[in-house]
Amino acid sequence: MTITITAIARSPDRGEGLARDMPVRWALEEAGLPYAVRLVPFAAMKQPAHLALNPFGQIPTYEEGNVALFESGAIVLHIAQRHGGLLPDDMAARARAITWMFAALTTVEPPIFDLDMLGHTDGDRPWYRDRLAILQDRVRNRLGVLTQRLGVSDWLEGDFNAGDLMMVAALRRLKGSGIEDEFPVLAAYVARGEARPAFVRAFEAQRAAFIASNGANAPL
Ligand code: GTB
Repeated sequence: MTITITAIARSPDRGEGLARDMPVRWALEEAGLPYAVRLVPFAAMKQPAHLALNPFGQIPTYEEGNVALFESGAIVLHIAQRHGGLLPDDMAARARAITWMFAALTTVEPPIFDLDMLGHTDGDRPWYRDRLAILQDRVRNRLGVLTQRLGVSDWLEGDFNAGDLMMVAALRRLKGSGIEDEFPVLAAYVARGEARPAFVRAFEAQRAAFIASNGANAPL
């Protein structure tokens, strides 16, 4: 059964692998599953054909036979549950790995997202600097806990699993914030994730898709 996912035709990250199709591509590569990608322009995301796949009009989506999914975390979990290599077999360890997926999406990424957005939306506001300091401290708090948790381990729970995949994807959004340099343990963790052959294949595929549809220097 062919797997088809969607990604943005003109991704604002310019092919840096920060859009939400990246964790899905990475999971598919880790699982060794071939997949097709349909690039969707922003306007088409709000049309009935795409809204039938994702009612919020967003990417990524996932289609395989009669399975149609949205939400990157749900898609990665679906892939991980059906194919080897992304979740431990042991029930308790599997539950812990899934817990880290949720931690990445609901505890670690939201403050990183808020910090990232602040500069884009409110950089000219009089309260910008005060708000920036608050959001940076929230992010540092989460990164401090993660640093302690990782300690000298390579991954969060034994072998690399879908929890690490979602966590590394979330932490990658710190690039350019300057904060990642304060947490060398996490910088090394992200680098380990990015060095995985499956990550490299996924990254190159999304980068190639961006260049094919925009050109390497296309204005956005
Ligand atoms: N919770 C959903 C999921 O995880 O799947 C969120 C999906 C989402 O935000 N999708 C974005 C989208 O479709 C694209 S990735 N937006 C269109 C819309 O909402 O109308 C968002 C994205 C782009 C660029 C960066 N970046 O440069 O860091 C990060 C995230």
